[in-house]
Amino acid sequence: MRTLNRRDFLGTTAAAGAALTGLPGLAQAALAELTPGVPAGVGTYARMSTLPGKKPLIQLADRPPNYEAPLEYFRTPITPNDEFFVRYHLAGVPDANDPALDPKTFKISIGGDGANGAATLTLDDLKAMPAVEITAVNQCSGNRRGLSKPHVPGVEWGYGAMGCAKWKGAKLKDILDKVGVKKETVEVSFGGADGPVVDTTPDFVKSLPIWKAMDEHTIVAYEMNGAAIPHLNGAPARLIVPGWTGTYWMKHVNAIEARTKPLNNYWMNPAYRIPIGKFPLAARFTSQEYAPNTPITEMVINSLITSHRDGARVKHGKVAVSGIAWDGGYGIRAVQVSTDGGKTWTDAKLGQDLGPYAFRPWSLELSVRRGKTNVMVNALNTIGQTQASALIFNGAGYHNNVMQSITLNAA
Ligand SMILES: Nc1nc2c(c(=O)[nH]1)N[C@H]1C(S)=C(S)[C@@H](COP(=O)(O)O)O[C@H]1N2
Ligand SMILES: [Mo]
Repeated sequence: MRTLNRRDFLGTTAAAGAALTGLPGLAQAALAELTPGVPAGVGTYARMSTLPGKKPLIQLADRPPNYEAPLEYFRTPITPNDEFFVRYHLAGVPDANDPALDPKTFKISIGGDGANGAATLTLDDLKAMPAVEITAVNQCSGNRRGLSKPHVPGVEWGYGAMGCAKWKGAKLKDILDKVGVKKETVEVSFGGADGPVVDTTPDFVKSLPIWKAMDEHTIVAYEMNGAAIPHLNGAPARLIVPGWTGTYWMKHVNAIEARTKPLNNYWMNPAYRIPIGKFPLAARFTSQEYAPNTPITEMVINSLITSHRDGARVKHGKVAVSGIAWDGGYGIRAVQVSTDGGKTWTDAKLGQDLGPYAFRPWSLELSVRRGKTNVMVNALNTIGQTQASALIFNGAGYHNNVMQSITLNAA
C-alpha cells in the first residue's frame, strides 16, 4: 500500500516517452529486438528505452512500467542489475528518492491475525539478522505470453520477462519468528510501497502458503548481485521466492501478515490462476485451490537459445550454439538439441552450476551444412520433467515452455 508522496514516478518517464516518439530509431531498434511470433501490433508501440540506471530495455508499456530484456542480455547466467527486466501492475510507483523507499526510514510491518504479536523492522534490523545468499531466477508468469496462439490479452512479453540474480537477505522464517506464528496460520501475505493511481484499482497484495513462507530459501532481500536492489526492481527490500513465478516476489515489501484465512483479493483470484490438471504441479497452494483453477506457483521447466536469433546467418561448418535452461528449483539434469525436427537429440554440455534455482548455461557445437538448419532445444530436470512440445493453451498465456525452434541460414 502506498501512503507517502503519491506523486507519479511516471511524470518523468512519460515526458521521456513523449520525447522518444520523435525518435523512430528507438522504435526501429525495438523491432529488431522483438521475439519472433509476438503480435504484429507490438511493433507499433514497443521501443528501446533507457530507464535511470538501466541499459536499454524493450519498453512494452510505460504506465505501469513494463520493460523486457533483449535476447543478448541472457548470454550470461547472471543478469546484471542494469539489464534486469521491470514489471509493475500499478502506475503509482514511488520515485527513487521518495521517503517511502528511503533506506534510513523504510519500515516493514509484521503482524496479521495469525501472528502472536506485531513488530516493525527497519532495513538495519533486517541487515542485522543472519544473512543468506541465493541465486535465483525471477520470471514473470506471463513471460512469452506474446507467443500464445491464439494471442491473449495482457502484456505481450517475448522471451525477456525474466532474469537471474544472486540475492542476499534475511530468511522470511526468521522474520516471522520475531512475532511468532500461530499453528492456525494458512498463508502469509505481502504488500509493497507502490499502489494504484486510481482508487478503484485493487492494491497489489499477494500471499504464499505457510509452507513456502517458512521454506529456508524464501528471503526478504536487500542486495541484488552484491549491490543495493535497483529502484525499479524493488528497492530497498523485496521478497525472493526461489522456484516460483515473479508474481510472488513482492517489491518494496513493507507489510507482512500471517493469516488464518486465505487471502481473497483480485490478485489471488481471478488473477494469476492456471487450470487444474493442465500443467505438472508439484508445489501446491491448497488453501487457494478452488476448482477449476489454482494459483500459478512454481515455474515450469524451460530453455532458451541465446547465441543466435531465429533466421541468423552463419558460416557453414562448426557452429557453437548456446543458451540457458531453468526450472522450478529441482535442477536441470540435461539439455538436448535436435537438428532434425525432434527425431534425434544430442546432449549439450552443461555449464557452471549456480544452484538449482539459477539459469544453467549449456552449449553444443553443431556441424551445419549450407542452407537452412532447424535447431530445437529441450531441457530435462532431476524429477523427469521436460518442456512442452505443443502449447498448453490457457487464457492468461502463462507457463509457455514450448521447446524453442530456430532456423540458421548457413552460407
Ligand atoms: N510491489 C510490487 N511487487 C511486484 C509487482 C508489482 O507490481 N508491485 N509485480 C510482480 C511481478 S508480476 C513480477 S513478474 C515481478 C517482476 O520483478 P522485477 O520488476 O524486479 O523484474 O515483481 C513482482 N513484484
Ligand atoms: Mo509477473
